[in-house]
Amino acid sequence: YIPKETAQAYAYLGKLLTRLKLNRYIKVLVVDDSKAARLYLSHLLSRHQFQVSVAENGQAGLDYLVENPDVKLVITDNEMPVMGGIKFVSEARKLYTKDQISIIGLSGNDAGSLSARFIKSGANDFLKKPFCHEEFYCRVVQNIEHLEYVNRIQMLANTDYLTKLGNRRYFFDKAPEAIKRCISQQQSYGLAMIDIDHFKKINDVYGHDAGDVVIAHIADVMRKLFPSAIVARFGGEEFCILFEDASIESVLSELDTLRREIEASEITFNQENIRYTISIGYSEQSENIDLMLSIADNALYQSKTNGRNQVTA
Ligand code: GH3
Ligand code: MG
Ligand code: MG
Ligand code: MG
Ligand code: MG
Repeated sequence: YIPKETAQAYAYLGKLLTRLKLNRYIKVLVVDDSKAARLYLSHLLSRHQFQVSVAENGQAGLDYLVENPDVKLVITDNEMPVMGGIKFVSEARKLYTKDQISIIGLSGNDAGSLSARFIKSGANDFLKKPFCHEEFYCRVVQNIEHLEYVNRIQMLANTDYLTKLGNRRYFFDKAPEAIKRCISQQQSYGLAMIDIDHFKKINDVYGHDAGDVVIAHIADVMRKLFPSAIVARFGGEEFCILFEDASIESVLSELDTLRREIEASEITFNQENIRYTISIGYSEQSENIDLMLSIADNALYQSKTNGRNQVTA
């Protein structure tokens, strides 16, 4: 079914990929029982730097996907021994959702409803063989572009614009997962809440833009000090950190390092030197994230009423 290569189609994809600034080093899995088809599809894709892997039936494709969760696009034939395309797609969809992998079904024998069956079982798209290169490349780009948009929207929805830290939504998404992980691996964990002291005064004295610079500053310090923890901007000038696999002594000492580093920092903004402090509340592990938050919040309140610029556990 190999169609004649057209220089136009090739140039078209190159232009599209460049314009969209798509990551070309994307992993693509080609599933087809015909060796000629696998070679041909691989050739079309690897000409554009896609990293192509192949599997000769649905079961082999599934095995590959289990081991390689970084595959972004799957192109699959329908009629194959061991496991056909429709079954493969529905099994693959139990492993990966449409925001993780795009799937294009491919077949020469479209008995009318095959494209519908592919899409109903979880494929994003369908191509009928023989296809022209231009259509093939258009669909590949379209599906990858869609995936990248979805991933970008997810990233934006979970990121705080000012600090580029995760936001509250990110925290409530990641923290319960982390807690489950710690419980199953019998590791200890803890949660800290951090609030800037007298932040209203910073805004009043130096202006709101200076306040923003201070918020960005503490975010940078936390990112540097806690690269493997889940750090989030929880609200205005309030932050939350979930520590995994952490003994209380070591976490409290790291939190005090944070407190001291902030106390010692001087931020220059509009020729003014700004200094500030933070108060911290800490909660040891408990199965319930809401309970940990309220314990940490009470401890934070203690830090505030005891004179601020301190850690309470
Ligand atoms: P305390 O020591 O008790 O925490 O005093 P505080 O002044 O920090 O108290 P409070 O938490 O009530 O004040 C928070 C202030 O933070 C109020 C709000 O105007 C300001 N704020 C919230 N988000 C932002 C932001 O993104 N940028 C700036 N510049 N200010 C913000
Ligand atoms: Mg086949
Ligand atoms: Mg076939
Ligand atoms: Mg405050
Ligand atoms: Mg506050």
